[in-house]
Amino acid sequence: MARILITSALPYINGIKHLGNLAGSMLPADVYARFQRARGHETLYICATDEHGTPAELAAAAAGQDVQTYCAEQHVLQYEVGVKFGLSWDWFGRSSSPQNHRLTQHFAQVLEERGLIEERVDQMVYSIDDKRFLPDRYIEGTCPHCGFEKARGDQCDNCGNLLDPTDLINPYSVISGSRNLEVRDTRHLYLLQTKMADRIRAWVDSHTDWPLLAKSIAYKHLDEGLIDRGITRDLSWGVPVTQGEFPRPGFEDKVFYVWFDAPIEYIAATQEWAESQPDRDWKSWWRTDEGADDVRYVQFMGKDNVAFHTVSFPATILGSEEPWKSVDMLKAFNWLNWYGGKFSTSNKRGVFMDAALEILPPDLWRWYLTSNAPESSDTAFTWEQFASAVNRDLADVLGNFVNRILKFTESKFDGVIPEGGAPGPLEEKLFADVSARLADLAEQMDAIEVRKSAQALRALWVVGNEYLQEAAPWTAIKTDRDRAAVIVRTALNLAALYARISAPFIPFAAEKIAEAFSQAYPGAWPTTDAAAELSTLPVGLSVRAPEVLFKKIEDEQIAEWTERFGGAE
Ligand code: B3M
Ligand code: ZN
Repeated sequence: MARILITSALPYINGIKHLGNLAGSMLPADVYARFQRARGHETLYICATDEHGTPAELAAAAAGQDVQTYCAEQHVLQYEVGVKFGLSWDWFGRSSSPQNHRLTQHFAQVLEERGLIEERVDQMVYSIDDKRFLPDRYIEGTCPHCGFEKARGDQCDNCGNLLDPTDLINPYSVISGSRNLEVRDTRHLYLLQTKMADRIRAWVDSHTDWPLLAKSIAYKHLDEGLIDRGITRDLSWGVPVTQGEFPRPGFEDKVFYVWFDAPIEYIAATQEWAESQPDRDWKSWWRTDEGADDVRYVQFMGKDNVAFHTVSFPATILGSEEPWKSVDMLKAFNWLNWYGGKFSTSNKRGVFMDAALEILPPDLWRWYLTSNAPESSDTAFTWEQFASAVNRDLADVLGNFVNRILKFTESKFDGVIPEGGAPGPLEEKLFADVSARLADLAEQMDAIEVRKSAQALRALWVVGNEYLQEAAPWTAIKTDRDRAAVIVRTALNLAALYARISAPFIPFAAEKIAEAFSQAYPGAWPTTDAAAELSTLPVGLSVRAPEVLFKKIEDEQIAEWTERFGGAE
C-alpha cells in the first residue's frame, strides 16, 4: 500500500493568513490527508512557515520587532490557529531551521558541482536614500506586462508574471517611498535553468495526469523560455551563502533567495519531524535510494505558486542529479476572492483565520471553503453563499438527520439501538444507493476533486433524509414495532457512517457524532458494501443525541459581519 506524502505551500510568516490562503492550499491538503489516513495509508502531511525574504523583513519592521523575534512569535500564532482549524499537520516546521540552512547550502553546492551555478555581475536597484539594495518586495512600480501600478519587484499580483526589480516602470522604495534610485553592480549566483529546460519539459510531459491548471502554467513558462534565475540576494536575513558546506568569498553579506530555500524546506521540515523523535526516518520519504519509491507525493498550492513548483524547484531537484523524490501530483487552486475584489492584508479586506474562529466554529468555514473550493475558476466569497452552505447543507441536511434519528431513538427506544425485524425493500434500495454514492465519493476524493467530493458527501447526507422521510419510523412505531426497529437501526448506522466519511471535511462535528455512538474517532473509511457497513453498530448499544451540531446563521449576524469585515460592495 503506497505511503502518501503531502505538502501544502508554506504560508509566509508575515501574519495570520486569510481564508483564501487556507482554501487554496492548507485546507484541501488536510482533507486529503485525513482521507488517506482513514483508508489506512501511512500518511505524512508536512507544512511550515516560510520565514525568509523581504515579506518577513518588511513585516518585522512594521511590527517594530527584530526579524528573529518576529518570526518566532508569528510561527507559534500560525501554528495555533492552524490547529484550531483542525489542520492535521504531522509537522509544521520553520524554513529558518538549521536543517533547512544545511540542506539549502547542500543543494547550492551540488548544483555548483554539476555546473549549474554561475557567478554574475548583476545590475540591481540601489536606493540612495535608504543606502541599500532593494530586492524583490522592497521595490514596487508599474508592471511592464499589464500596467498594474503596485507590482512588486518579484511578481505582479495582478497578472501573475514573475518580475525582476529592474523590469518595473517608475519604481519606488517600499521602505521610504523614495524614487531616488540607481542601478548598481552587485555579484550574485545564478541557477542556469536554461541548461535544464529540456529536462524540465520532459519531466512535466511525463506527468500526464496533472490537472489542467498546473499543466497550463508549467507549459506557459516553458514555452516562453526559461531564464537563468538569481538565487542570492543582498539581504541579511535568510540562509547565508558563505557558511557551512558552501564557502564563497565576496558573498559574506548575502543570503539565498527565499524562493530557493522555501521549497527545500519541504524536505528539511521532514528532517525536523524525524529528528523530533527517535524512531522516525525522513529518508524513506524523500530519497528514492532509501525506499521512497513507494511514496506518492502530492503538493497543494495556489496558482501563483505553480511556476516555482513546476520549474524552479524541479530545477533544483533534477539539477542535483541526486535521487530525490519529486512531486507525483500537483493540485493547484484558483483564487478565492472577497466579493468583487481580492482579500487584502494591508487594507484589512476579508476574513482572516483568527477572526473567522472568533465568530464561528471551524467546521462551518471548512465546509464552505471545500464545497466552494476555487478549483475550475476563481470563486467569490459572499456571506449569503456562506450562510447557505451552513444552513442548507450542515444544519438542514446533516444536522437535522443526526438529531432527528437520535432524538427519536431516545424517546421511543430508551436511547438503545433496538433489535427485531429484517431489512425490506426500502433498505435494499438504500443499500444500493449508498454503495454507489460511497464509490463516487471515494473516486472524487482520490482524484482530489474537492468540490465534487463535497457534493458527493452532501448527496449521501441527502439520501439519509430521504430514507427517513419515506420509511417514516414515527408512523411505523404505531403499528409495527419491528419495522420501526429496522428503520431506526439502519438510520443510526447511517449516522455513524456519516461520522466516518465526513471527518475529512468537518472533523469536529464528525467526532461529536462518533461519540454519540461510542465509536472510535477517526474511524476507518468504509468499504462500498453498504449492507455490511450499515449493520455494524451492536444492538443494545446506548446512544445519545449530541447538543446542537450546527447552529444556523441568522440575517442579523450577516449584517453585523458585513459591517465588521466589509463586503457587499
Ligand atoms: N510562501 C508564497 C505564498 O505563501 C510562498 C509559498 C512557498 S511554497 C514553498 O503564497
Ligand atoms: Zn502585471
